[in-house]
Amino acid sequence: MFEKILIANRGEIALRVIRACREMGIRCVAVHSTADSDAMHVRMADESVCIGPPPGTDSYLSIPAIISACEISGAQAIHPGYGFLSENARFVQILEDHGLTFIGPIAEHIRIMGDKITAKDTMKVLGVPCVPGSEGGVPTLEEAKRIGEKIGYPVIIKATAGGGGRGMKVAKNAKEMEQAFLTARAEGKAAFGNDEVYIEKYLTTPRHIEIQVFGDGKGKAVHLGERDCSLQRRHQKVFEEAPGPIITEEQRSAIGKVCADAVAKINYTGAGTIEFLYENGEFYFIEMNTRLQVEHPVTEAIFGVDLVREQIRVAAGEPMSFAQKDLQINGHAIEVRINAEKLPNFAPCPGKISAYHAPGGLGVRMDSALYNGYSIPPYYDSLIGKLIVHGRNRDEALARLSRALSELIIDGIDTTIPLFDALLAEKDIHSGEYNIHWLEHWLDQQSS
Ligand code: MV4
Repeated sequence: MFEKILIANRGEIALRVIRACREMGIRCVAVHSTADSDAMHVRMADESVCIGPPPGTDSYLSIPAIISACEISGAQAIHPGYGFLSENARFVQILEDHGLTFIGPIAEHIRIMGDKITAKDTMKVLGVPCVPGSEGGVPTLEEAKRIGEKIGYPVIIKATAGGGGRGMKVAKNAKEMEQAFLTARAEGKAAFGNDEVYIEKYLTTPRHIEIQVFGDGKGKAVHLGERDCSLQRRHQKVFEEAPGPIITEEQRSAIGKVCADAVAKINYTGAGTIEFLYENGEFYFIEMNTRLQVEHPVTEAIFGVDLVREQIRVAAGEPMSFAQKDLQINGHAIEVRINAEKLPNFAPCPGKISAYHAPGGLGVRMDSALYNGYSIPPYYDSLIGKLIVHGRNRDEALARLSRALSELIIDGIDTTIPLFDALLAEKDIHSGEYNIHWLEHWLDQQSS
């Protein structure tokens, strides 16, 4: 096992990794920008290294700075958290070439899944159900129109280098194809330096269901069920739950087995998430994320596993501590993302925390790097906390969420907390009847 791990991240996810390391008897090295000298992850680590000025590109995203910090501290492995360098194949390739261990998949798997056309081709060959559409890239408008006629409108044109909603355009009919195709290409070129696009049938009212998978890198893999992350605003998740409110045990084990078998076949290492759109009882693959996700705690809650501990174990060449038969769902979990943002426009709202009190009690987990008197710097993501509740069933989890929110105090800045009180008053949230468009429609109604 590793003796020392460097955590190439900040905020709540850095604390999450430090906590796993502590329990495993591994020392941890925090890295931080000059804006984060007083951050909780620096205080909680065994040692810390300053890696640069405030902007992420000059610190948490700087490959030379992170590798230097590794050399200086003598860390043997790097946990990337999520965001920043977590899905940077070039970074992982450099680590592989220099004998440092990346706690995550190999560079090749990150590369494959980072190109959405290659990801989809790979998944299709591995037997994962995909959205009907073009075979590979679509180089010309003529070809795009031919595919539109063949699969039928509406269609969606997606940049292969995109993902998370960037570089996507919908064409409702043949007339809209030219504009949508050219715009998607231009956006792909401008944002990613890659103008290759592909086309899919546009699903009008799906849910976003993602399957958590985990591989040992040696051909064994399991799934840990699904999360329903349909409640999003501008492609940012707001509320996530596991299990999905409308997924049956039969569907779960069937799609779970397909996903576990697929990643086992490629000797995938560590945590991964296979994203699907779910409509009329069918799953359609869209993307795979090769990192630990923000919302992993809801899966941890219902399965009673520590996913970060397992990531570290398999990165060190040890076996996973569970097999598929050991993984049973217990109850229901919900996460809400608390952002330093001012409603109703979700404008970033950094500043000084004048009072902080985290909720507690049975089935409550608060993952946050906040403390009394902390100043949230303006340079990074606005996520400042995740409240995760676990109950014996969905109704109990919802009641517990309401109770935990009533205990939570974050003063001095605006946060998204009032949004969750409002959501908990909605019958569709209680019945679980929502899709990927529900939240945006609801927010539009609230403001008019
Ligand atoms: C789609 C789609 C409908 N049909 N693909 C958005 C982000 C990226 N991960 C994929 N996205 C979508 N792909 C087809 N063929 C609708 C979306 C989509 C969406 C997906 C998940 C969660 C929220 C969303 C909001 C708008 C659009």
